[in-house]
Amino acid sequence: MASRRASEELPVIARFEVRRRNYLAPDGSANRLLPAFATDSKLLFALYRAMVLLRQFDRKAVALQRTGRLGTYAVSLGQEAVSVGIASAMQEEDVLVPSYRDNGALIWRGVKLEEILLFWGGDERGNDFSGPVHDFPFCVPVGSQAPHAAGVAYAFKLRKERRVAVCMFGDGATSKGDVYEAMNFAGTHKLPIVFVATNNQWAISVPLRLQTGSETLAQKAIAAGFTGEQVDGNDVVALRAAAAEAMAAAREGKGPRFIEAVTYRLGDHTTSDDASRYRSAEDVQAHWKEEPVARLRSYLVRQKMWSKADEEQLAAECHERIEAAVERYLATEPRRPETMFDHLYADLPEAYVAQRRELSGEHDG
Ligand SMILES: Cc1ncc(C[n+]2csc(CCOP(=O)(O)OP(=O)(O)O)c2C)c(N)n1
Ligand SMILES: [Mg+2]
Repeated sequence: MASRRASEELPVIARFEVRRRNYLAPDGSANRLLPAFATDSKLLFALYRAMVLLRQFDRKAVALQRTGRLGTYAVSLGQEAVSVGIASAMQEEDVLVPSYRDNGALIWRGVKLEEILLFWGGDERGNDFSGPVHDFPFCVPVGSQAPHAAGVAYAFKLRKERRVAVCMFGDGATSKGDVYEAMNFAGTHKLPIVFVATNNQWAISVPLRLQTGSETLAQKAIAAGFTGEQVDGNDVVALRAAAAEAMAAAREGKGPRFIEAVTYRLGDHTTSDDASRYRSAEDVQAHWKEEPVARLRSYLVRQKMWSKADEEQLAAECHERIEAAVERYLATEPRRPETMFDHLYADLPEAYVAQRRELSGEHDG
């Protein structure tokens, strides 16, 4: 009895909350007053075009892979709004630190389509972006980009530069020590960084419920000392608004923010995966009703801003742009195999010198 009374009397010393942001409903109607930028029709068209381009580009990349002309590829199907919405809120001088599935953000930032194809075709020159030269390359190890991003933000702070590091990763990556460590460091030092977790419900075949016991991913930021917000990841307007707010706060020295973008991976994990082996067609079908591209299109059509002719013209433009990039990709002279040893060491260890020589076709005798 006595112990029960004692516990009843324990004071609450902290309470936390997590907010969720959404503007556009799945049918394209507005749930509440849209942010001011949504009155800029040119911007809405740009967001829509970028999402459509990404979807078409993905389709072409998979076709290239299936016909032996690309190594592997990770589609963004169903989660196009995350990449595009987040990148659209960045300033040119900011630094994007992406995962392997953030093509849409890189394309928005100015990375060429043929560079993306080169990378996935196994040619590292694709990772040497001609556009946003300070952005980081694709990161295939899950979550290892998060400490890099914290380092970038730390440098901005030390140099007193008003720039923001934007670190993108998946729901699976939030289980990695790298991500916790980066968040902890960023919170401790109030760094100008925005963490974006694309919660697409899956880490290859591992569903979210086996990934975490946490009700939201957003609340993981609270333990690191900053705000986490959940955003409808199929609503590009909400993503841009959340990202713009977070980046403005970071730029003003208010420290990090965390955005959990809740969406769904409608495609396979990569071209090496067959998702039908671990999830039902009905589950996937249900999520098609919420997908982001149709959602923004419905909004634009409702506003009488977009017609069937506009749609056809856009599809043709994207097709032309993609085909031209594919031609340039296929016409790129492949690198010689021995170049895989380049840039690994300042001085190549003896064991590799012989291997390099063997690959280059030079023999000892
Ligand atoms: C350190 C590390 N461990 C394992 C893998 C294999 N792997 C590649 S993607 C992936 C799942 C990642 O899921 P998530 O973070 O949700 O990103 P998504 O693929 O859904 O975009 C795993 C385990 C890897 N690439 N790196
Ligand atoms: Mg995932």
